Amino acid sequence: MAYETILYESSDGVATITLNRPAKLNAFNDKMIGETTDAFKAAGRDETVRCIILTGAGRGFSSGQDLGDFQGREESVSIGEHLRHGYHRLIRQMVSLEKPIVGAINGIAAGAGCGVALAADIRIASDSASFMLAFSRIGLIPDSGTNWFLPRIIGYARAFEMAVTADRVPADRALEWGLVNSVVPAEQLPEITAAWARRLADGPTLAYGLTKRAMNRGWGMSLDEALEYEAYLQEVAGRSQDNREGIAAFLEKREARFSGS
Ligand code: LHQ
Repeated sequence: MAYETILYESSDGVATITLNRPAKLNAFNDKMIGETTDAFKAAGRDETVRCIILTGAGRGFSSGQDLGDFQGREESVSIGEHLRHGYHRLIRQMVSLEKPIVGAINGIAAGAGCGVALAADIRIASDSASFMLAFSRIGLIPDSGTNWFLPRIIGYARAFEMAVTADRVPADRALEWGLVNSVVPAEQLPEITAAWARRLADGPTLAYGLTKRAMNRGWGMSLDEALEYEAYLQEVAGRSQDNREGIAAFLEKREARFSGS
């Protein structure tokens, strides 16, 4: 697919979306928000794609909103509408996509870039990566889902600290806080991410998608509601080819060959 601000490639069940404005540390302009949303939509529709990697070109993951692009628009553009029509669509697209998304966090994830990183299901960070709620430096509140994701992932006190200090949280502290799944040497990030994606794409991806739905919807549910929802989704998973294959493989003492159906 031909995009201007991102790269999109798909092979062997894994689609890779690369944010590609490296001179600006992959700051999001309107085009890049739209193209990234579109790429996730395409990956969702493509039945051959079973796992998606999201990463950044160059030394940054994403520095958030392109502030140059936004400068001078303050009076004429509603920030609320900009968020609703841009980042909100992207974040919703990622969270509702019933395929695992691996964030390969290659460098700084700041502002809305941090929000997009948090919408991935698994984050593998390079040892040179960092996370930063840059918003308060420019007199804004955190947005792009960060107020929702961060307290849930790292707890309120740490999330609030990140919001008010706007300090960079380096990869090692991000790991300690549970903000990332693992930290790897920068030069090994592509290889280790690819191994993760391979493992996920070869797994029971229908069940992974339903797991993602159960966990994301479960945040807002009571225990009773969550139990009921699990039972409903398990009914669906229990009728899958992957469930039959998984049980057969166990009984035959062999590796399962999951198809995602
Ligand atoms: C940039 C950016 C950038 C443009 C680096 N824009 N050029 C939603 C709705 C509406 C309005 C506002 O915002 C939002 C959501 C948000 O995302 S708000 C938060 C926006 N992001 C920021 O405030 C972060 C701004 N960037 C930085 O503070 C630094 O660049 C960080 C800490 C990310 C990285 O610092 P360094 O590693 O020292 O790199 P650098 O500052 O030298 O940046 C490299 C280049 O990238 C530089 O350009 P230049 O031509 O001088 O080489 C920067 O101007 C450019 N760049 N971020 N967001």
